[in-house]
Amino acid sequence: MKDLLQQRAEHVLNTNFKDEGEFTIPCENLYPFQWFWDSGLIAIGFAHYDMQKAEKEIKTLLKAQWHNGFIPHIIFHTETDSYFPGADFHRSNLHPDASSEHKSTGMTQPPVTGFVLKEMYRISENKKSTLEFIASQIDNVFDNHNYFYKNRDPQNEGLVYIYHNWESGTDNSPIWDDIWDTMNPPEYDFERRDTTHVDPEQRPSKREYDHYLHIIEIAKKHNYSDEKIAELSPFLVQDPLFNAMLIKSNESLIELYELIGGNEDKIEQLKKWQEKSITSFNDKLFDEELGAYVHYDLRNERPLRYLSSSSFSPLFANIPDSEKAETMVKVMMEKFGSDAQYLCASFDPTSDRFNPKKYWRGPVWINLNWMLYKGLKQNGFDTIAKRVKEDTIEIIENNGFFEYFDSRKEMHKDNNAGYGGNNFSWTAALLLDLLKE
Ligand code: 2M8
Repeated sequence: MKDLLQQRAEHVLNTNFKDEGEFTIPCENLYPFQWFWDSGLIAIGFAHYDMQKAEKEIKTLLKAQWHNGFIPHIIFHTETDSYFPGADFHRSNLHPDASSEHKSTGMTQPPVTGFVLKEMYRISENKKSTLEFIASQIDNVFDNHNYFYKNRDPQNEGLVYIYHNWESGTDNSPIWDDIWDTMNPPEYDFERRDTTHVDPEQRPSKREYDHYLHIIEIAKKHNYSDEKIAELSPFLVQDPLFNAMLIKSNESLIELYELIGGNEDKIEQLKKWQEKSITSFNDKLFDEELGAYVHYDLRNERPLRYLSSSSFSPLFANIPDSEKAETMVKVMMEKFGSDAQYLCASFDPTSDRFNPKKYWRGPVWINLNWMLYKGLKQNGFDTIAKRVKEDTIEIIENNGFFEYFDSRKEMHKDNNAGYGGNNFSWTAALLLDLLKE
């Protein structure tokens, strides 16, 4: 008999899978299309009970890849006006390499696909067939990494930039406040849709959206040219979470190519990227005083010295040595791990900018918890890993399959501390993975 929680998680995923397009929405109404990193994480959940759907999810995503290897952050498979800004705002067709078949945005998201393929292989009960599937897709993922290193690393450091907060995945993190301080966008006139589905208290402000739209307007003015964006975008950041995803995916691609056989040139290239990236990551993004990794603002040439759950994500990609790992985990437990808090708040609970109810400004997110759990385990922090896992299962079991959760334990008394969208796909998918461990 399947455990009830597992059944509920599968139900969320099955309901959000859209047969007509062969992809899964993050959740009904609020996010009605296919999102890049959501899709990858969703495939990990499907892999546990329906490998065909997991494969479809990845295949559909990669079909929308651009000719230059770029993978867009949203693919607008269907027409609906429940989301803003939609396809008509983003106008991906401005870029000469964009897919002519699929409307999308002109920005990307954390490159999870490499390690997702590896996870699918780990989970698979029919390794031969899964490896065949991986062999049919893996070059597209390699091309995506090639796109990043070729176009997103102007100083040739092995660290790629993001040009929009929506590329980070951590959309309104307080870290971006420092960048908004350097900008003064127009007051745009537009109709938000997210706040018709979710309490505005739990979403970014109108003024924040002005900034988000302004960066896209600049990129569109230059037809999403990478060179022009690097030169002109007011937002140009080396993000530790984004780069950790790329590095983890590099590692997985190497392992998968070795399993497949041949491809020596690609393996060699991946190893070169990997070495350079890890060295620069440690040299440039580790903040000795804070004891963890921070973001770097490439536009204004300054580190953004704040702790967030992204600061600890490099554990998952085996980036820190054991000394750094020890320091990071100590800091994480001191700042984020008090008895009053669930692990792991998305932003430093001791900061004035912390807001445990608002989106990426403090709540617990299941995708980051999943990565932290894996990272802690890989690095031998078994007891803390266990706490992250137990906290994650407990908050979902008590509140439901929400998008994010209050990090303060006192707010969970009435099992009413889940926020944002409900029946959220990656919450269900990654819970399934944790339950099957
Ligand atoms: C959130 O972002 C979208 C824009 O991409 C939005 O707020 O409209 C973020 O949490 C992002 O990381 C996530 O991929 C997306 C869909 O779940 O929602």
